[in-house]
Amino acid sequence: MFMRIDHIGIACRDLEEKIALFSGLFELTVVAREVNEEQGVKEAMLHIADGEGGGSYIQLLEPLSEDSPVGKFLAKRGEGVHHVAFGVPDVTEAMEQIGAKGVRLLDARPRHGSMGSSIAFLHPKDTGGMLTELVQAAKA
Ligand code: V0V
Ligand code: CO
Repeated sequence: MFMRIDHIGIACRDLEEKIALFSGLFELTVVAREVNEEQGVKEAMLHIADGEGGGSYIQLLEPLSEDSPVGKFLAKRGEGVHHVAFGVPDVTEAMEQIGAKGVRLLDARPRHGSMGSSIAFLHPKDTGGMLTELVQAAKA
């Protein structure tokens, strides 16, 4: 079902500061930036490698408000790993397959994600405490 790790999402208070940190430490380059109002984030994708069906990235996330998912996470847990996103060939199919196993889907339908992808989230309480995102990359 999973083709690769698409990205690891990192919650930060200051996006520009963390871009400077990650690009300095690990020599990663920002390949996309976006404000996603629906998800309540300002985000940047730092490219790591290319894989089957898409690349893999670090996604840095700054909340647009305190009551957004990342805003609440920062208040509760502080900066750090927020979610792990897996690349899937077909996000709707993956949602059906995983949903049929009793995992709560946080999205009734796929949403718009970074770089034209289609995404959906799974409840962290049903996946061992790890907020999991499914990503179908945009067609190349
Ligand atoms: C909350 N919890 C987490 C968590 N956030 N556990 C692991 N990882 C996280 N990131 C835990 C929390 O500690 C609670 O456990 C429990 O889940 C319920 O949390 P809550 O604080 O009561 O509820 P909320 O209102 O904070 O909701 C949590 C969920 C929410 C996960 C339901 O954040 C959500 O719907 N997330 C999906 C959307 C999202 O995260 N978007 C931002 C990334 P205890 O303390 O009761 O034990 S956008 C993105 O990645 C994009 C655009 C992209 O990739 O392209
Ligand atoms: Co993400």
